[in-house]
Amino acid sequence: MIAYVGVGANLGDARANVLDALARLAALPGGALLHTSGLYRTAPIDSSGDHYINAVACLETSLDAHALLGALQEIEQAHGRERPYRNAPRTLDLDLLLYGDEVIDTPTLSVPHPRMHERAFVLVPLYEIAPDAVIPGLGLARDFGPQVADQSIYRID
Ligand code: PH2
Ligand code: MG
Ligand code: MG
Repeated sequence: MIAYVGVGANLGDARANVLDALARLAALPGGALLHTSGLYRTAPIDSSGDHYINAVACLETSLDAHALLGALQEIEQAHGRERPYRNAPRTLDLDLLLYGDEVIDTPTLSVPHPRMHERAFVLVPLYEIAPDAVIPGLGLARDFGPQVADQSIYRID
């Protein structure tokens, strides 16, 4: 299965945390890291604190979606992720954005990520590595670009 994972951080050394997360994604069992976007500096959306560093990764994985979610949460925990309140600043956030073309709606997991089409910090790195990415139920990711054009995002490397 091909899965896309959003990576974000805005606490501590955010750039180092994102790079470490990409390395840990590459090391997940039963799969491979196929593509990673560049790193982007983005303004917080519905969140407080410093700017974020964001990226998107494309994985080939044999894990089912819930097992992959568990693996992502373990990587977050390795970075000491705390959840004092919703959208609090975070050392590392890994979001399962897309899992093939599946639509998953369970109490613990919603795929596609319900707000991904409203967020430049997801869309811009996603269509950097997957220009034809489709959000199931919504259509081409790149078609949502104009609606997020007011959100501040700069590629840093
Ligand atoms: N993540 C959020 C909320 N707001 N803003 C930016 N720029 N980047 C993020 O990764 C982000 C956010 C919730 O996970
Ligand atoms: Mg998130
Ligand atoms: Mg998250």
